[in-house]
Amino acid sequence: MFFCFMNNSANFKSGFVTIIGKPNTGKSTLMNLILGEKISITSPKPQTTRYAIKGIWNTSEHQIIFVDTPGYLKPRYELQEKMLKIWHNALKDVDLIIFLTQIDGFPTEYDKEVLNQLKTLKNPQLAVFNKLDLNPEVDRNELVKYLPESINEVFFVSAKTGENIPELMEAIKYYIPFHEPYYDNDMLSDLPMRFFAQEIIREAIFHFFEEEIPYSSAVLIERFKEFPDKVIIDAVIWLERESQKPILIGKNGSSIKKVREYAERELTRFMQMPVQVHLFVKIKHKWRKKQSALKELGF
Ligand SMILES: Nc1nc2c(ncn2[C@@H]2O[C@H](COP(=O)(O)OP(=O)(O)OP(=O)(O)O)[C@@H](O)[C@H]2O)c(=O)[nH]1
Ligand SMILES: [Mg+2]
Repeated sequence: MFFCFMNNSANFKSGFVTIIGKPNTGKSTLMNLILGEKISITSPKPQTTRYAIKGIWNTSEHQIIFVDTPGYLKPRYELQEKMLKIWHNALKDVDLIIFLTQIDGFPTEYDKEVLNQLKTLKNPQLAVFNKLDLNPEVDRNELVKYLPESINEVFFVSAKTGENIPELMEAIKYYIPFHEPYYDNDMLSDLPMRFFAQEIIREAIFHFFEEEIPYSSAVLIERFKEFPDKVIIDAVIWLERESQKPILIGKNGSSIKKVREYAERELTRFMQMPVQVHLFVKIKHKWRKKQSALKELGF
């Protein structure tokens, strides 16, 4: 009987780690830092991430699949309801949950609500206080007392400087079970290149525009054509209102040009090949509230 465990995979660890927490605490930044590649877009604005995004960390002894999630929200409109569903699905059957919060302002009502939900779950859980670089002298004992007993270990880190990330990684490896790898060991994500193209364009919009434009924008890749020496991408940016169009395009197209150049630069780096991006702007009235539009966008 025991022979079946005596193969090469006997010492191999593999499993799923879901990162949850309030918008803007640094979940995507942390995952990207661990993976050493920008898999999940980030921005200084809350609610940047809209999908559960997997990033795969491979070594000769581990394959750890990180799942970055949208900040958990109370559904105010249809899109947020979809985000909530993604969050709940992401917690099912995971090997480890990372509750990520930032030191500043902890515990918010939001943190308390998430911690209350974590109490009811059996999965191993780590609490990670991020942005230590902004509060290096914080009284850690004061913060830790708000954590429920379901939390196995606590870390204070900076996803910006990398402080205490090696210690966090050791704990993550510890809680991952012995298991064969779930994916090929050269995979960094299970998402296709066109998804990254869409996300990088969204990141550019978060980067260059204020207020409602980033939240009213959705990006759809209409053509993704790979040639031996380049890639050509046609993408449509959906906006919710006609009045948003001139803002996104800018005077003589100057604003949308910045978005295009940002996307081309990032994608060229990521794909290690010249990438040309063509952007088109369309209006889809109130797409965030429409089931059919959300479906088309893959929610
Ligand atoms: N100073 C500092 N800033 C950080 C740190 N980690 C993340 N940030 C910044 O915090 C902002 C939010 O980071 P994200 O990674 O996009 O946050 P998120 O939790 O994924 O946010 P949502 O996707 O909206 O839920 C960005 O401007 C990051 O650069 C950190 O350790 N220190
Ligand atoms: Mg994010």
